[in-house]
Amino acid sequence: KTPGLRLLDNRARSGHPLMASIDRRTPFLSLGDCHFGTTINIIVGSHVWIEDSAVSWTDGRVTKITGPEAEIQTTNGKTVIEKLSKIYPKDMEAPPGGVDDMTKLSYLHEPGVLQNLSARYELNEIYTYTGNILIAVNPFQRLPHLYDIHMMEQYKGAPFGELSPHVFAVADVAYRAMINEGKSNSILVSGESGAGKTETTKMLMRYLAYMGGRAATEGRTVEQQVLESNPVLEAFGNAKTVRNNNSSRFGKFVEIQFDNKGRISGAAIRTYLLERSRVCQVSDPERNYHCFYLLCAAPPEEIEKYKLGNPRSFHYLNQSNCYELAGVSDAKEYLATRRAMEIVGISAQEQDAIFRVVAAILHLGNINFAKGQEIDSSVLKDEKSKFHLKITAELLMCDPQALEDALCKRVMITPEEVIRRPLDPVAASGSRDALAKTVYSRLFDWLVDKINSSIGQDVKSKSLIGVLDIYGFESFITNSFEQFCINFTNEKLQQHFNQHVFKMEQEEYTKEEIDWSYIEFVDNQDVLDLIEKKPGGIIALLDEACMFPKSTYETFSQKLYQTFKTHKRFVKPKLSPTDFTICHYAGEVQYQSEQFLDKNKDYVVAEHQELLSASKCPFVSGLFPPLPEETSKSSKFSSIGARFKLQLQSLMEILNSTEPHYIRCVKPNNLLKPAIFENVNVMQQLRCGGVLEAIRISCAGYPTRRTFYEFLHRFGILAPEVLEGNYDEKVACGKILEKKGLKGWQMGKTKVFLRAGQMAELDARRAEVLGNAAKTIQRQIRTHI
Ligand code: AD9
Ligand code: MG
Repeated sequence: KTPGLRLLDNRARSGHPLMASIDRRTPFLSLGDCHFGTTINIIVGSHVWIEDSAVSWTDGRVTKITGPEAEIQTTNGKTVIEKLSKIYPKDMEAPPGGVDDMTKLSYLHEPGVLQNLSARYELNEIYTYTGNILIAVNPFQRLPHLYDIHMMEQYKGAPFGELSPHVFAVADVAYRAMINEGKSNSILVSGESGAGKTETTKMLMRYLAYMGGRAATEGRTVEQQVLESNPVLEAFGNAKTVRNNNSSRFGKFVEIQFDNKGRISGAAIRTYLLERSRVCQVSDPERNYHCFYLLCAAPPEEIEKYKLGNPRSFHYLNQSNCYELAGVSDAKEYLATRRAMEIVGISAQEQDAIFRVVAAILHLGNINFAKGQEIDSSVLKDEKSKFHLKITAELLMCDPQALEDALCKRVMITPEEVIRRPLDPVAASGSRDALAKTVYSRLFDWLVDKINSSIGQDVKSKSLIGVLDIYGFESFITNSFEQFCINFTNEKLQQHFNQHVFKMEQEEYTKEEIDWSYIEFVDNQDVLDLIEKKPGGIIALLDEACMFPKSTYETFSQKLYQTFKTHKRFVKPKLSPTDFTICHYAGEVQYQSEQFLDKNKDYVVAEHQELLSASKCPFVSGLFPPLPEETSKSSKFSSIGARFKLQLQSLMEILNSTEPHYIRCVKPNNLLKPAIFENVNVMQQLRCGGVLEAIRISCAGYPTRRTFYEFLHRFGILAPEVLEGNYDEKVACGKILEKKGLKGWQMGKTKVFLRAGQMAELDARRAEVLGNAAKTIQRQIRTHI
């Protein structure tokens, strides 16, 4: 058996709950012929890796071989019997500090990859390449020198792979490619919650702003505004969760536009699916959105103005016992947010209105209801509720009685008359929470729109660099509509990744008629069809259920069971009458359908709309522009799922028109502490992110290719004699490669195909010839200090 095939077997065997299902599906790859690694015969005395569920892999020495099994003495002191087919050779020559590109490992297998990352992490080398993919392991500690201006200077224009792996190198490649080829690029950052996506995205943006910035000018520059959009969006869209103290509760795609001189000329920020439920529901020990706490820590005159106080006194905050974040001063953050708001172009007046709305939401949450005299009606519970209602109305600049009515009553329009029907206390609280969520999400959308219009779009720009920071795959004990949408996103991105890494390679090889052992992979199109196919996919069925008044989550689930009875990616779990399971590329996820219908419905209660569009504060009424006549009467259902699907479609269209670069963030432990590297945990993330597949493809194939012309243009200098007189480009390329003693490359119809690392080798020779050797050495010395 080849190592490649063994790798697949391992995956199927893995003990991780998410992976238990992996063997149900057809493996992505079946590499018949592996180009990487050398199969070493295991003999007595061999150093090997064997599986160990606690730490993923343990190393040891073979002490005895009996038939198909071997006895191994592990370094952690155990004696284990293991099948030979499950034993992997350990590279004893591997440098102790690891290698900076996985494709340089002599034995490429799971334990080798894991060991490499772990060895590097120990030395604070948090970045490692896998061909062109950057793996970033969260250091959970500030590494200031890693990101200073001096570092940016070094990466500026340095050939990819010459310096230690870094986010700046990826940003630089994208920037250079854009300048040189005039093509748009995108950088896709993925990983689980707390893995470091947002921090990575910020570094990328900083580098791009540095490269595409103008020399010091007065006032705000576009790049400054682009950078300062981050703290503003984080204040309103991030919160502490159990997984991350600064967890982004929305997805983000930032499109940075450049003019023909490579300077930043505009930007567009798109956000996806802000988590609304958090505004009125927080579980311990998490927090609500940062902005609420920042405002409660504002200077006294502002506290006075907004009638605020201790965050513990607000229902929307005190459902959890967590108020402070270690190492973060909310008071300072408040001022910093105000400053950032100013830089992105939010006027002082607008800022006042924004925080007035934030304060109003807190007061709104403190309005409670009790049973009224009429049956099923409600009244304000006590004096405290009356007080908060009054303040809420003041802050929102609306009529207090109208606010009370909007919370406690519903207007029913029948063909004969218009009736005001009372709501019971539970329904009134529901109405209050719905109002809070609507106002907050409108406020967030307003901020995004404002930032966009203030930075400005460069419609003439032909080249852009897009940076995507979006939630990774999620599988919890309970999974609802949010996880469904998140995992749908990840399926989409995984397909993009597949298409890029796998299909593009294959197609290119076919087109160029080069000899290459074909890889096979099963696309995840079937999962995508299951979710988004129209008609008949889960989203379409959900929308149908939402439009049909008698539907419940039970009837919805039944419909799913019927429709997808034989779908191989869909399972009806045995023990639940309404759950459903989707076999995602990263594993099975069991979804609870209870809230799917409610969460998919996006409508603003007509009374709320009416109330706030009549606000005397233009900012507040502006958040609720009047609806066209038609829709206002029938409070028409609009589907969040369907809209999200469209958003994703348009995101994919943009991504497909760009040259992608991938960064996979890895969270080394769940304690969010430095220097702890949990093998099992990391391995699981490498699988989910497609890193292992990509490694194997990257090594098996020819990661670098250049047209004959490009190749000669660049490397002709290595053998000027072949370019004398009349020459055939293809033949000339071959001669250069032969002269330099490179092996394993292939000649296509129009391009030269190089094996991993060969481009770097040629570049190094070229640099020597160009007399750049001194500069290279200087650079190397600098990175090694
Ligand atoms: V979530 O899906 O939005 O919940 P992210 O975005 O993947 O998540 P984030 O970037 O917020 O994670 O990183 C989490 C924390 O890890 C940060 O708040 C930092 O404390 C820490 N971190 C991440 N990357 C770095 C880094 N390069 N250097 C130092 C880092 N600390
Ligand atoms: Mg984030």
